[in-house]
Amino acid sequence: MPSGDADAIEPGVLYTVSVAPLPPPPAKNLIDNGDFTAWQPGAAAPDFFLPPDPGRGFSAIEPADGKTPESKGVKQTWSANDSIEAYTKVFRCWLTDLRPNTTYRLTLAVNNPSPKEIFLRAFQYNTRSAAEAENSTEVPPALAGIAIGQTEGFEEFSAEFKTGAEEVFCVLLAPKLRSPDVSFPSHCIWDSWRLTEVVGAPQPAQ
Ligand SMILES: [Ca+2]
Repeated sequence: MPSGDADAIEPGVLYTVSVAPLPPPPAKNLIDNGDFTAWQPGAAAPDFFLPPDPGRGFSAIEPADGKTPESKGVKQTWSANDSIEAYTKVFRCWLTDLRPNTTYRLTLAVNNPSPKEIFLRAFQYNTRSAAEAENSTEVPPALAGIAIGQTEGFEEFSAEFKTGAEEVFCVLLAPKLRSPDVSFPSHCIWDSWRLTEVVGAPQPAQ
């Protein structure tokens, strides 16, 4: 029987089949609208995000250019130090589809032009919904924190955290000021909040 294509390959000739690995596709951002491109006209916050409580007077947000005009951003302007503010009243988002016992990497792209420290924390609330967590008076221990000092233009800051074993939970991401000696008004521009699963992270013993 003739063996088709195999006959076309000559013995003793080296054929190069593959020359370079393809770059991996960028991992999906698990934060909906984490690049802040979707902000409906007249809305108080970008899609899937919640604004600072306007009645409290600590900070306000508005649409802005991100790293580029196409990469939309969020300009957050503080008029007072919100370090005493509740995490459920600052600029924030809730993640309700994360998996338990899983390691994630959170990366923030931000321009923080003046000498102040912003501290973004991640909290795991063991509630069925974000609304239920927002009504909770208890603040759980932080899963992770990212300190953002003064930057030269847009810079990235990241941290990894691991979710707990509970099957039902929500994770809150919320930044506040941490420096006591900030002059006001003071602002930053968020270009993106990005969350990806860390593949190959150590797993708990079974
Ligand atoms: Ca952006």
